[in-house]
Amino acid sequence: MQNKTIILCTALLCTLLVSTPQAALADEHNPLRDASFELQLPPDQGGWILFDESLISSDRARSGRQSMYNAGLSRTVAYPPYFVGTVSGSFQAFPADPGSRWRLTGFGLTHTTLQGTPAFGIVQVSFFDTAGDDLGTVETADSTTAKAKTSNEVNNQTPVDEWIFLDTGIATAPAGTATVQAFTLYVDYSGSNTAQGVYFDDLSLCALEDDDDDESDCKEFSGDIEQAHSLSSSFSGPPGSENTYARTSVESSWF
Ligand SMILES: [Ca+2]
Repeated sequence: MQNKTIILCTALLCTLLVSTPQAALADEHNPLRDASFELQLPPDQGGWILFDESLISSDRARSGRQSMYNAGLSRTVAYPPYFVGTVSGSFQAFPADPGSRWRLTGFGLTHTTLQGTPAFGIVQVSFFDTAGDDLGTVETADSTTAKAKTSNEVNNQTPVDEWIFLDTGIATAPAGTATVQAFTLYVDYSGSNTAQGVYFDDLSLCALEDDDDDESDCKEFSGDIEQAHSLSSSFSGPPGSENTYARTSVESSWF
């Protein structure tokens, strides 16, 4: 009986030791709400804003039971440019100052070999002004292909059913910045006539100190979480508007 009690106490202690630091880390360092997609919070409670073919799925999960699935079908058509593309995804927005530096990481997975190019999943960070215009990032200011700071891709080279670490690196807010926006995205302009997509889980958005580099830990989020959540929910206006809004950071990058 005594042995059983000791084992039980040890197990409880282990649970406390393992779970407490993680819970604290999620709250203090990562402003993203429901970063593992387990809560399914609506946008007006700070949850993810979804656009196009996106849903919280229980088909795959890196942690917990659910993940974000962004999908689409790019068709070939008889008129130029001979294909119809798709961009699906999810995002959250937070207050950010000009010059502030951010980094978005997470994990992506494809359950089938993605067909054609371009057909890929990424996470990305971009900055917007008070009018909702996409300012891009300081790092990508001279780029002709990407306005946002994008991560490595889950694409047709990625092994199937394997969670791949995705990392935008550091993105700096340009002059005029009012918000930082963190996205999961699936982009498909392949014309492959295949319904396909990418799962995302365990995202983390870090605000960095001035002298931090890529190897640094996240600092505590200093913004106003309540304001951030009301910012996110303010984009849930007319049906489809968040779609158009979110795409502004994508279309200039890829099309
Ligand atoms: Ca999860």
